Amino acid sequence: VAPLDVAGLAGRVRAGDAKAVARAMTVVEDDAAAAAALIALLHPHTGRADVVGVTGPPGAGKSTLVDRLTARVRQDGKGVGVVAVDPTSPWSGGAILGDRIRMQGHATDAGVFIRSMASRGQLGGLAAATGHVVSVLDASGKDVVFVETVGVGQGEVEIASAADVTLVVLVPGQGDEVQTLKAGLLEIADVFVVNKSDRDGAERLEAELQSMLALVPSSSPVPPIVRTTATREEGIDALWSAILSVRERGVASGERARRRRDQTRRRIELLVTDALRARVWGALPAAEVERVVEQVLGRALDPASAADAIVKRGLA
Ligand SMILES: Nc1nc2c(ncn2[C@@H]2O[C@H](COP(=O)(O)OP(=O)(O)OP(=O)(O)O)[C@@H](O)[C@H]2O)c(=O)[nH]1
Ligand SMILES: [Mg+2]
Repeated sequence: VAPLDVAGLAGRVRAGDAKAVARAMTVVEDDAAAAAALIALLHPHTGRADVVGVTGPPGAGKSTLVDRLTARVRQDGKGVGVVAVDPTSPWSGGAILGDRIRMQGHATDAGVFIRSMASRGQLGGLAAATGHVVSVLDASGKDVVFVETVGVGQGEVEIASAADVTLVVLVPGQGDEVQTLKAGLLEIADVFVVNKSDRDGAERLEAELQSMLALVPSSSPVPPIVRTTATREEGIDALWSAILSVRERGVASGERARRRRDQTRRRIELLVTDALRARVWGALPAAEVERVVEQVLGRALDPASAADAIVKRGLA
């Protein structure tokens, strides 16, 4: 295999070459050292794209909405990137992910780039890789980047909320809306989407959301609620308008800049954590881990001292 020409690849990514973008994404997912070199070259050319996070319960219609929003953004002639993060699936790029993305309508549009990512281990690693993938799309000149992830846990929610505008998608008639919101989704929503409004209960869900939002003591603006029926393309214009007005408000108030600062700090933290983890565990052969486990089991060593010794050795 020829050595990777990182500078050449970065140049082609910046020129918007779709093949180079795909290659760059494989690099940032698979090869930490090459990823660092590539991102170093691309980073000065990022920060232009608007990143829109989309999260919510499984099957809420997130991918269908992203598909319709993509069509809407394309009407304005803007380029779109889509990253579908699937932390639950150990398979990358397979039929399941393909099905989850539902973006086939844009497959032949050069102005749209779609990437699915699955976790192969640590969620932390996935979050860091998602940040890189967004940077690649940003540097390639995409104007809007959608990041979809199922809002089932803290890590997933965090990935979707590392955005300029975060959509929380809910559907009527699930009975667990309030539960879902308790799982951290209330705090991160800039816009609530009540999708599947063709079903019974959309009005009630909206009313419930409104009364819930009224209870939240907050200095920040109350998130708008937009009703959609993604499959019938209803409410998509209103949703895009809501996204744009939240964006404008964020730019004007300084919220966008503040958030980007927080996200940058978080991104660095994630990379530090990943680097330390790789270094510490990389220094320790699996057989030796088992030996330490035996020692702790046999009470010759305690767990904290074992961890301390492993860390010291990894950093030596
Ligand atoms: N009735 C109705 N069905 C919808 C609507 N939006 C999406 N669906 C359907 O709901 C199902 C799930 O849609 P997806 O877009 O894959 O949902 P998702 O939230 O991306 O799903 P995961 O990524 O698997 O969590 C599909 O069968 C869609 O056709 C809607 O507005 N009304
Ligand atoms: Mg989906």
